[in-house]
Amino acid sequence: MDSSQPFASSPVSPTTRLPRRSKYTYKHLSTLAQGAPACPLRVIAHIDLDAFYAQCETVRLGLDPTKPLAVQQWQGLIAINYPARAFGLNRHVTVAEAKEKCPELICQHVATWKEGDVKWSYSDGDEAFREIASRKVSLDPYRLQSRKILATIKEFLPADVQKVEKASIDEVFLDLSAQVHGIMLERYPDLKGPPPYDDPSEPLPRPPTTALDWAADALVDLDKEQSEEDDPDWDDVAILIASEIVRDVRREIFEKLHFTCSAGISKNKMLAKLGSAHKKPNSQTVIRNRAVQHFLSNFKFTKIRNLGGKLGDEIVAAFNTDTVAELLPIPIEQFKKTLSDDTGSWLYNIIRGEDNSEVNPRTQIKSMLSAKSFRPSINTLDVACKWLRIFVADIYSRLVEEGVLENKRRPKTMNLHHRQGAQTRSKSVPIPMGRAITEEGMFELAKSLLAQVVVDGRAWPCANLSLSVGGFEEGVQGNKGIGSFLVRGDDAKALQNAQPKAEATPPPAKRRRVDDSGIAKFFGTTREDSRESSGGDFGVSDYEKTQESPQQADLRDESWIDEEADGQDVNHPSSDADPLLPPPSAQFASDSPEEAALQLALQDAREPLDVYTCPRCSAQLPLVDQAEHEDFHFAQDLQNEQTTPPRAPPQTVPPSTKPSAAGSARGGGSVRGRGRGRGRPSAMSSGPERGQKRLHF
Ligand code: DCP
Ligand code: CA
Repeated sequence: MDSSQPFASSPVSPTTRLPRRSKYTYKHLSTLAQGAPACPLRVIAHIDLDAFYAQCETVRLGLDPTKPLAVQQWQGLIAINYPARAFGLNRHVTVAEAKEKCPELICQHVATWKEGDVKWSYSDGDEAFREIASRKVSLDPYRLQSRKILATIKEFLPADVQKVEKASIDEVFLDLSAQVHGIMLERYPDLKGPPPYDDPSEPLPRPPTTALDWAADALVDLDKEQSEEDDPDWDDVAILIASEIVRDVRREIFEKLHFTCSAGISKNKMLAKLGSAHKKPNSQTVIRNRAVQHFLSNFKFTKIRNLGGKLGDEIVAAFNTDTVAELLPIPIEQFKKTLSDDTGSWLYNIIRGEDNSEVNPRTQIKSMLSAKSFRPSINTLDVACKWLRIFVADIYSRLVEEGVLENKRRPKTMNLHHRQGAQTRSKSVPIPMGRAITEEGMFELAKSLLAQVVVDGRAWPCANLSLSVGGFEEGVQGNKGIGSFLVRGDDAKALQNAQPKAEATPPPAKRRRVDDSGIAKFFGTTREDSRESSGGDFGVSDYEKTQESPQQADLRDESWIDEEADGQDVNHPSSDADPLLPPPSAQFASDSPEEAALQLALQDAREPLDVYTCPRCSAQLPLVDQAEHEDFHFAQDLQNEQTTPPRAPPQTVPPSTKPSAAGSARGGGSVRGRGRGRGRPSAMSSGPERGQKRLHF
């Protein structure tokens, strides 16, 4: 870092000047050292990688960064580099349109896992799209680069004073206050002295310089009543030092990893984030305290962090404006009345550029998710297990990177979400403590969860499956000491607990974590809430970005959000039900067993069915339901196998069992409603061996 400029050139030292008073006190200076959120000298930076996925591909392929490149996912574009943006390309154009607009565009498809593969790989975009049903997107290559960038930043900043928060796959916040404080004392040793009369509320002397060198920074214009002729105060000096640090960090990232990024530097996270998007690519924007009002008043408030979604819409509707400038004259009381006390005060402050939220260096991964939407839906346990295998491989490799093998952290639970039409079901199981987590062990647990879904019936066709692990714990000693004696008991308990749990649990929606501003109630958990137009500030939270059109989302296996963040999922609107299938509740028109039996009989009369007699339970059912019935037994066997002590044979009525004369709503209703497990070999032997064998792929 260049600590000589710009102050060394100043001919005046604080002691030789007539005493001039700063707006800031010795107390403020000492709170800067502690990085106190309320300190008026606080300095925060936000760094955001330019066209991140596109840069990852350019760097990986060793391409010339001035050539237009876009990252393709199926037939859409998810990242477009700046040379390609010059051709008017954005995320809304299709690959075909993009190539028309920019014939030399390099389109690189994201890496995918292919059904049955043990590792993701890159392939041609057309091939990937042709095989969309058997492939799933992998964001591993981008996560890897993200980790390297984060590590570079952490290595570069002094370990003892750094505060780095990973905000998403390509964004970080830095609280530079403590480091800036140290540099200020070095450059201005007079600041080290005790305050006059030992009174910390005494003002500091003014900085000994009248002009600051902002190098190549984009400097936001000052507020109307401020002038560049006014001498800088310590907040300007602090922010200038922070901007030097950020420039050095960006240079380091470029020199080491060849990535460019943009940054915003200001007094808080909200302003820093707006700043990093202000001038892209490869630039940094400084918003001095004296420029905040000017900077913000030009903004639509819907661009501000946390105001991009439902809350923003409500405010627009309530006050009939979307500009900060028009909200400013509104008294706080009116905000409180319209929006609740907490939200009203929060809004009042935020449009004035006040945001005390802290940079949180401990943003650890809370959960990991791997998901796939099936178009067309899948119909067999075989196929579902192949996907589970991929999900497990995907999650396991991330667990390894998270230090699970070294017992640094480990997840406590595994969850499986299953969607059929509009209905989503979730199952969860504790991950047995006391022994190391292995890929095989995870696969077994995942299968046990799937087995529960199958046992419940109506597992097929399945439109979406996702597997996640969560509840991470720090420093768990998996197989040490007394724990190892308890393995069996704990494992047994865990597996016992693997019995079906509450069905009513909705799928984990994209949870938005917000600061403690009492506005959480506005951040709903439905997909609906996260639909915003893309581009510009994503304004949702520090942790995830959730904008994408439903159409885009439907083409995604796993959302583009950094799905290591908490609670993410590929959620689907209920309208997403397979249009070719009736909703499950309508599959059999009648609720009454008698009516169901009657309908079955009528149908039987119209169209004689081949009957299958199960060699294991002697149930008779239509041949078309044989596969599902076998899956049911397989699932139950699996469950029994994994449950210690062994349990009595299951009492549950297998799905698709032909209803008795009295009829059963469940059995009777489901027979006709299914019949989609076709195309499977009919001469299968019974028992778990069959299923187990089929699981080898
Ligand atoms: N992303 C995605 N789908 C979206 C938005 C983003 O897959 N709808 C992915 C691709 C991006 C990455 O997330 O490269 C980071 O998102 P950004 O919004 O930061 O966009 P970029 O980094 O691509 O561009 P910018 O230079 O505007 O930050
Ligand atoms: Ca970015």
